[in-house]
Amino acid sequence: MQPVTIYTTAWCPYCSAAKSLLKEKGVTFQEIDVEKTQGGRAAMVQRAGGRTSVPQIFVGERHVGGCDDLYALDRAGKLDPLLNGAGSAAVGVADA
Ligand SMILES: N[C@@H](CCC(=O)N[C@@H](CS)C(=O)NCC(=O)O)C(=O)O
Repeated sequence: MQPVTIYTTAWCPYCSAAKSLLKEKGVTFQEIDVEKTQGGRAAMVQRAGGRTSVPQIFVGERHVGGCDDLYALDRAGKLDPLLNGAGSAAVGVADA
């Protein structure tokens, strides 16, 4: 399973929804609350190519995007292979 990182804030419903999907899939993830982690927001924006909204989700070093992107990838059947390390050919919505 690829390491998953999710940048969040505590009050963001999209963050909760994204975490729910990951939990449903039994994915362990590193959560970085950008309001509680010094430099967290700047690191997120840099890694996410300038996107400022939370959540921003990464599977390994691949930028998946936000909550909508995560669900879209799942609906397309591309999230599980990506999580399992076999999705290098999968195109994340954030890459489109
Ligand atoms: N479509 C985005 C919506 C995310 C969103 O609107 N997040 C809000 C917090 S709940 C946010 O970060 N707003 C501030 C901003 O857009 O810079 C997603 O699915 O992740």
